[in-house]
Amino acid sequence: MNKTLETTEVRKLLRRKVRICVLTGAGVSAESGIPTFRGAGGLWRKFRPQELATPEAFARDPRLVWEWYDWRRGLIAAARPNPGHEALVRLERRCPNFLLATQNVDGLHLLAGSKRVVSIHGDIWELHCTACGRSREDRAVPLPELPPTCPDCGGLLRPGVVWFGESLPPGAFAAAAAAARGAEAFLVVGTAGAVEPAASLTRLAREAGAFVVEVNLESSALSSLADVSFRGKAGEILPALVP
Ligand code: BJW
Ligand code: ZN
Repeated sequence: MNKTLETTEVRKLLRRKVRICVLTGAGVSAESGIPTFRGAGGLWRKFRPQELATPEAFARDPRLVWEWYDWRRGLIAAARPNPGHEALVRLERRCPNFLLATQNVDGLHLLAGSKRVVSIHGDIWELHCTACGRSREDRAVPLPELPPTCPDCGGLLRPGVVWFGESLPPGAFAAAAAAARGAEAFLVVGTAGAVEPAASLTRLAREAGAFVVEVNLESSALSSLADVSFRGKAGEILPALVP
């Protein structure tokens, strides 16, 4: 099918469907200036995941891990939602049964105005105390001391994100999986599909009969599951699909 026709067909389909689930990854925030993990210019080109995004790395060197998160918090604080985030807000407003599952920890979907969002890999603005277990939002950039400590008990604070080997926030994956299974249309945007269990949401949706639309600069591990793949920037393709 030619691209203009495909765009028109998917635009119509997204208007007709009442149950839509969206999975986003780092690619949706790339045009806001936030680096992705994998691929050219990705964070993992410069830093090894096992040195930064695991509980073992944090236990070994909390200051190093915190320096990385503090730097990323600075980039995110300066970033604004882009036309891709905004298109997903429009999609939610006209869809009675909608869920946006994001792997991103940057909060840009919420800042854009999306409401029905589950952040399956947590939130970079949330700090958890490793000693007393309390959590609080803290948007200070840069943090005044690294590593930060808990104002209640003096314990070591950690970022409220999900590292490799850790469980997803309670209920978050279950909510996303239920929406994926119930979806008539499933949109997968800007993710390499390399991390589980997030990637399996696309498979769940597909197996339950959803029409799967992928938006990505390149082909991904999830492309073979898509009914249609749009190659290009989320900030350009999503506004064309959801004008
Ligand atoms: C654009 C674009 C533009 C660019 N427009 N597109 C089954 C099999 C094998 C392993 C496992 C398994 N199940 C679980 C595991 C282990 C592990 C895992 O998945 N390992 C894999 C590496 C194989 N998973 C876990 O450990 C998870 N926990 C878990 O399963 O708990 C149960 C359990 C407990 C104990 C033991 C075992 C299991 C947790 C995973 C947590 C992932 N955490 C991170 C860091 C979060 C915090 C932080 O931000 O620092 O999450 S890793 C990193 O990857 C981050 C991301 O959310 C995640 C996904 O990345 P994403 O979004 O796909 O980004 P990229 O960069 O990879 O891709 C960007 C894409 O965008 C590319 O495709 C570009 O082309 C595209 N793009 N610009 C459109 N403008
Ligand atoms: Zn504490």
